[in-house]
Amino acid sequence: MKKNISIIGVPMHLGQPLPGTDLGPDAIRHAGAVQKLKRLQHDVEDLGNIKIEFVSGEEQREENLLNLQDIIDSSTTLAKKTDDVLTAKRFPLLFGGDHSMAIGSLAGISKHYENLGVIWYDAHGDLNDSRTSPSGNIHGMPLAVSLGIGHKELTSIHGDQPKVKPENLVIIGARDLDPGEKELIRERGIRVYSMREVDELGMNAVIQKTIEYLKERTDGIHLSLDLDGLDPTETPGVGTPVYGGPSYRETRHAMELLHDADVITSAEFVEVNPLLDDKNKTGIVAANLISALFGETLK
Ligand code: B3U
Ligand code: MN
Ligand code: MN
Repeated sequence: MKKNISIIGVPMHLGQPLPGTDLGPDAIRHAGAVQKLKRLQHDVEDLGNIKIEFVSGEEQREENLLNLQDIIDSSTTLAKKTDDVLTAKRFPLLFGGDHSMAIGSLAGISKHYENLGVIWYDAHGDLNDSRTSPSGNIHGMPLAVSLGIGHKELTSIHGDQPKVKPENLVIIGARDLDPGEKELIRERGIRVYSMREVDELGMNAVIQKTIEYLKERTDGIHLSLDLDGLDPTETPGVGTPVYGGPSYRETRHAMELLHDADVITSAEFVEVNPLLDDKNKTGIVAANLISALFGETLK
């Protein structure tokens, strides 16, 4: 299926303290992502990078929330942008940027669905709030915020309602969950395929089960793929690497299955940090995963 794709670069860096994720969107472009999509005959427009305002120019920490005000502002901008892309009946494809950007992307995207499904491919749960977070970094909180948990000014971006229902969410690849996140997962009955389940079932079955589960209860599915979801031997350019993750091969296969099922209605590839990378390996993996998601075949 040919898609009308609108690419939005999100040079978000406010959600964690390390410099470099602001360069992530361009690293994915340099790896040829846009050309690959055009070669697959999709209608592709690149809207460039949104502006991330870092007003104070230095880290602000209040109530264990790093850069709260600037994140509220940039999330509001991004929510409008993703909302506009869907209103124009186009597919929002976001290049990041640290994962706090998902607060804005999900807020904008969820406006268009009654029951937005989310696949969160990540070593982490990103389900913390200021009380449970060990770091105060908001890139560890976007999923909680989207469920309506956390600082009111974050949960009310682009509308007061929760953006995602816990039963419409599937987390894949988790292997570094904080105690408060584990509790929330249990309390809300969130479906998680941790690395244990990936090892036991295999990636093919995990993705087939995910598709089956989300297809019957949602009217659209957003893929949020954190490059630290993969094993850091293959994606070293990430701020919080965790060993024991799925390989590029397994992740590429996941993208192929999602493409074949034609279920993904928006996507983001996040946490690419070229300053921590080795010859843009992580940007290249991102670009290859994106082309597999949009139908590139190996033969
Ligand atoms: N769970 C930890 C670490 C973390 C979350 N997301 C990333 N790292 N990328 C936290 O700080 O919330
Ligand atoms: Mn993440
Ligand atoms: Mn992560």
